[in-house]
Amino acid sequence: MALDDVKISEIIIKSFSEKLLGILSSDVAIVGGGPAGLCAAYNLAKAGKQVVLFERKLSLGGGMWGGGIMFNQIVVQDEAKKILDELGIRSVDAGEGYFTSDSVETVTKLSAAACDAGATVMNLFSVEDVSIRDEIVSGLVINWSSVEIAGLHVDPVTVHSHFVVDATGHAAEIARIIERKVGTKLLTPTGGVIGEKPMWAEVAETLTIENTKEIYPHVYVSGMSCNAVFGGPRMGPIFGGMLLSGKKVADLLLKRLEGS
Ligand code: 48H
Repeated sequence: MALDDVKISEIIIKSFSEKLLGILSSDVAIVGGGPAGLCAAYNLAKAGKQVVLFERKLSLGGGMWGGGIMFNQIVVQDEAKKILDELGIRSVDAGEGYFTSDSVETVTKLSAAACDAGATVMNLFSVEDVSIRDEIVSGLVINWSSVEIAGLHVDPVTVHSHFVVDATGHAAEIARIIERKVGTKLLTPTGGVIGEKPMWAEVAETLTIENTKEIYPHVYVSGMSCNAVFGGPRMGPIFGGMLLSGKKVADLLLKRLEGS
């Protein structure tokens, strides 16, 4: 077969344009492709929902690749082991309810599961704003991460989504954008982003799950951003809470979508 360089360009441009048109409207738009966002995407897509996940970086996985201090192993507690099992991620029993798995295997299998289930992943996109109609978030404003990194003055585009998940990790970027733009109207005790507290794995893991909830009409938090938004502690390299939070936000949204 003779290869035509321009034909290759044409195929990429046409197929990517179709993909981009396909995500102009979705059931759920997830911001952030770390463990929480990926687990949410997998569970929502598996249930047949139209899911798009925006990730600023080239690769999915967020903070999970590096395990703890770049030792590429993660720890999960027994409550989350079933999520590893469901995805065929091998884990080793470390005793007393702790399990450990290879972080590279965990990221790649979780990412593959989200894609196989039908989630559309838009990497290299940063979410820089939200659109709000009648005090409900109705979509996201996206731009190429390269534009953001280069500091170029290039206007973004808007996509519609019924629900948004802030899975942006420690930065809680979507919650902070809403706070900045509409004031202290978040569904938190202060109305704003309270800020993450010092390390305490036991409390942090419980609060991550508890605080996986709606923070503004049609916007939910999942993963580390729950702790930043509600003032929970950090937990270090234990990832069960991130996975369980991703699953919980998917379950909450499935109920909302069925009711709407
Ligand atoms: C597009 C964005 C934007 C944006 C951010 O940090 P993450 O891995 O987040 P979680 O919550 O899934 O997992 C947290 C975990 O990795 C962690 O940090 C832990 C457990 N820390 C404990 C401790 O004590 O430190 O992933 C978030 C992703 C990243 O890939 C970002 O690039 C991406 O979100 N992101 N993508 N538009 N505006 N903001």
